[in-house]
Amino acid sequence: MELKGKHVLIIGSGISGISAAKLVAEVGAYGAYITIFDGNENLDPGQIAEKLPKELHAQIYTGTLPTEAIDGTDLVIVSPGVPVDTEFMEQFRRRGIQIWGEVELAYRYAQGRLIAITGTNGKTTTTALAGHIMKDYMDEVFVVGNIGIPYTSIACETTKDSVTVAEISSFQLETIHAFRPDVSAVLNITPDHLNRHHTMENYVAMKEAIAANQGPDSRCILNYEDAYTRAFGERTCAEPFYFSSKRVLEKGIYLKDGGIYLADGNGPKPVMHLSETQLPGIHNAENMMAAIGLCHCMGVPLAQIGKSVRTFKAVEHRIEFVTEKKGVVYYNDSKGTNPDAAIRGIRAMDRPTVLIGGGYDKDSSYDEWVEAFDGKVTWLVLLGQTKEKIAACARRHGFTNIVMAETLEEAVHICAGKARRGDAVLLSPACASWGMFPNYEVRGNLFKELVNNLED
Ligand code: UMA
Repeated sequence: MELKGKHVLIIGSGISGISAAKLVAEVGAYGAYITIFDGNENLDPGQIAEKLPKELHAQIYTGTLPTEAIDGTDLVIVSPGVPVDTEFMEQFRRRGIQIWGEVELAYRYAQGRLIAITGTNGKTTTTALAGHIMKDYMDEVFVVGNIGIPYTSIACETTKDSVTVAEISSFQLETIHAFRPDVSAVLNITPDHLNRHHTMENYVAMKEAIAANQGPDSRCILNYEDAYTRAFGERTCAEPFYFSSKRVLEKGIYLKDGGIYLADGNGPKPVMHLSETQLPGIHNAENMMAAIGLCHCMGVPLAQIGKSVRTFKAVEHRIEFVTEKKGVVYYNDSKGTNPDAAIRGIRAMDRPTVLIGGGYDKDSSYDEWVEAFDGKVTWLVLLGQTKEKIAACARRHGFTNIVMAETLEEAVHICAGKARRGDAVLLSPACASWGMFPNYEVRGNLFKELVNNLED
């Protein structure tokens, strides 16, 4: 679509909205009429304007959007956090106005090849690792998306020779149309974001949308041990290429006796041994296999892939070792924003653990998470909107060592008091940070700061 002269309405003024506005201005040769709307009435349009180049001349509204700003709109760009099944969004559909997600906008104006990764858990690690492997292999590599860097922010820098590695969330997949990765991955699917997608069916459909425009000439990397992704492999239009942490695959990538092997036509080839890597846990073995599969499909030689995986270090906020204080080790898993991710956090602990949980309510069920405490969690310190709900769930499961905290600072001090020498303290909340923090990074950084300030 030629954006010059078009009226483009951008919804959301977070990092995606601001970046989308800049891209629209650039590809529209500063001839597009840009309106930015943010539903948060407490935001000051003047402060939003300060984040934009002056020559953009955007019209900015917060709180409510006047009808006259809707009339004449040619295209709506939505930020990932904006649900699209609302009456507010319906008014655009009724008027026949196209709605693109920020990712779709970036895709339309980006060049080069694209690797796209989704899944409930492991996306960030897999994206960062695939990006690391690709960067070791070639020059022009961009790592973007839900990982925290809007895809639109680099779309104009991409060239026909570049590779973009994108972490894509189910929110972002709701509003794609032409988006077509050269190779994609769906790592796993477990219940998450059900307050946004309403049903598991909708959520699964969103995840599967990543491969919707792929054909049999391109691959989708899938987890053979996940019932949803294995079933998806049987009906996807892309060519499925599986990985498995539990069995030898005739074709695909698998784990056997701690070694990762890749079989793609002419017998299995060893890639590396887990003991050579710096990422603990089976979930990370799965992330590594997915990244290896993606980069193999991009033509990176296996020996080169193995070399890069060996030098990769864990992602910040994902079961990240912080420090040791008075014989207690502290781990930051602020990225454990849903029960399944948080279960992985607990599983990665090899000692009695004082756990900090709770946060924004995404309508999750906490039963499986509490079951995963499995005698390892000694105390549960709860925060945020979900604390009563989680406490009730824990008590139903017979877990009563619960302490409530008002702030993360209070929670850290409670943990320091409860943990004994040789224990771990783990921030792995099973909930999003929203309500108390703008995002999980801010929550994780504050946790690290508080922990580092504890007495030695
Ligand atoms: N807003 C509205 N109307 C709404 C909802 C939000 O106007 O109905 C406004 C808010 O007032 C706010 C702005 O939209 O000012 C925020 O937009 P956003 O929520 O889309 O957030 P961004 O800052 O643009 O960040 C988004 C992703 N956020 C979400 O999906 C919620 C970031 O993922 C992503 O890193 C970034 O784009 C770059 O691509 C974060 C996330 O939590 C990390 N993702 C979820 C997850 O990983 O579980 C999906």
